[in-house]
Amino acid sequence: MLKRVDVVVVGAGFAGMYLLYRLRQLGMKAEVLEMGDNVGGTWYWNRYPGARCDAESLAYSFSFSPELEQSWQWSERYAKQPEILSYAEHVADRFDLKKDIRFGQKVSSAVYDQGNNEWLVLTEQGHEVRGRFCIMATGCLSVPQLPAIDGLSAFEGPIYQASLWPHEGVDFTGKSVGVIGTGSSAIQAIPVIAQQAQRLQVFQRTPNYSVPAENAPLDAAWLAQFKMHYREHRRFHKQGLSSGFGDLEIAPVERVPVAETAEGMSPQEVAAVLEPYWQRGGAFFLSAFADALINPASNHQIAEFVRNKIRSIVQDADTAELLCPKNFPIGSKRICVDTGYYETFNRKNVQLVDVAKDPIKRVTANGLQTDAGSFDFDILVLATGFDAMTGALLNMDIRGKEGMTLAQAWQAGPRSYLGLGVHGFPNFFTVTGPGSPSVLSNMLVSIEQHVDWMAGCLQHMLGSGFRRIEADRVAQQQWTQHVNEVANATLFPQGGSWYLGANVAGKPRVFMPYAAGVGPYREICEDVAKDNYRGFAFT
Ligand code: N01
Repeated sequence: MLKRVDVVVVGAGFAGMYLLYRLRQLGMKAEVLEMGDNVGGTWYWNRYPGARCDAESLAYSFSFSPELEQSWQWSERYAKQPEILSYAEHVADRFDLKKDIRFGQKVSSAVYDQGNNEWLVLTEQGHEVRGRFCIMATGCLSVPQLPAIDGLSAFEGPIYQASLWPHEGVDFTGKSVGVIGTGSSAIQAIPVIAQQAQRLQVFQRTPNYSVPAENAPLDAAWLAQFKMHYREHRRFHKQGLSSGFGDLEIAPVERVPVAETAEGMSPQEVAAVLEPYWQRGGAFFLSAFADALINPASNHQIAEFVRNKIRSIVQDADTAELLCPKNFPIGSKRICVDTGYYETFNRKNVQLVDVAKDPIKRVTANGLQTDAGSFDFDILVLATGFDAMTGALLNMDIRGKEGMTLAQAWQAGPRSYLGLGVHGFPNFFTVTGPGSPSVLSNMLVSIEQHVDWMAGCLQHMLGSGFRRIEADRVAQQQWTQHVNEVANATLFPQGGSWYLGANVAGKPRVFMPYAAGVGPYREICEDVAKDNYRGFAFT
């Protein structure tokens, strides 16, 4: 049966949940379509062992409700996946969100009906809903990427993909396990699997930089004091050049780099700056030097500090050298945050296999084969990443004006205005879309900022009697060019990472997130809104 609402939202992760909350405040009727059978998005799907957030729990949480932030108790500095999922469920219950979410609905198409100025959204399960607006809250890392390796179906044992992990968990006891991939997911999973499995073989094509999490339980007395300053912390997360990550100080302090540059410093001087960051743990490590992500010479010094850490932790010199990233600047791929990753390679039951030098030829019935040999295992774990940022959007048949598909509009890579709207697709928004800080930031900070901006825009439309909004073509062109220019002034494009689409064959190489920081980006969005939504056309 066809249903009609004001807004159709796709996805019930943190973005879709907050959107629903805000739309209700505006008095708009919304329906959220969600593929999974519960809320939580990425935290619903990514249940691999060791999965936890790499942003501080106290910052990776909603700020919109002071009552919520005061009442919810995070147990650890970096929360585990089950705890984050419980938090999502708690939010859904507390604000009674589930009654407007339809679970188990995978959207197959969203088509703009120009005559009626509304969107028709269809699911694979046969549900149809029409709405004046369609908002994509589909997440940036929600489409798993299978490796392009022959013979996956020939493997006779179970294959588990990190981002589609079975809800009942996997028992590795007494098993021989092979893991393909050494990104953030694998770096969290490997130490946990190694403790359980009889034998673990890690197939590494590209080593990654990882810093220790120094995760720890949060002390109740400390937490109570921190919460007295929660509002100030939230203000800090939203402003400045930072990415909106958290802080461990009770009262927030202005985060300024310790030094402008590491260029020209001796290794001892660099270590003197970086050692306290390493000891403190977390991705904040990269903010010790102001020019870490723009100056190759400075970046090289920071990378060398990390390589020396790896050499000092890993006992076998050849394994240590293999684990040292050498071909891309530190931070140009998302830095990993681990608990005991490098130490795991000192275990007798763990072996690192270099599949850059000796590539995987095929998966076989019992394991896999490289040019030089074969490796047997009982269980294969794939931690091979995602078709990031555009994957979920392009997997749906999205059609705007004159039947133009989003795939056609984005043939040469994603183009958007502010990562919020796309020319040719009226009344259509993307939360944390390409062209916004999104994956370079604390996602919760960016989600709230986008949703608040959209809510303000919809309120403006309701108040002014406008029924249609569309990103202007020229504004979009200029913004896309600006996003590229900002990226090209940094070392990010040298990472060859999923930020660029480089992990997906045939995907256009476009640096997708906006790299100027959440503070400047917020100011631009607010300025656009104040200036009558400059760059958007209303009808
Ligand atoms: O994926 P990745 P991920 N043969 O793309 C390898 C977020 N996240 O799921 O680099 C051999 O980083 C590939 O090798 P290479 C976070 O933003 C956050 O780990 O292409 N190897 C690489 O090693 C993160 O950045 C958290 O040479 C193959 C790996 O698979 C993002 O998600 C936790 C291969 C993929 O690494 C993605 O992380 C987890 C092949 N054919 C994830 N194909 C936290 O919050 C691929 N690989 C902590």
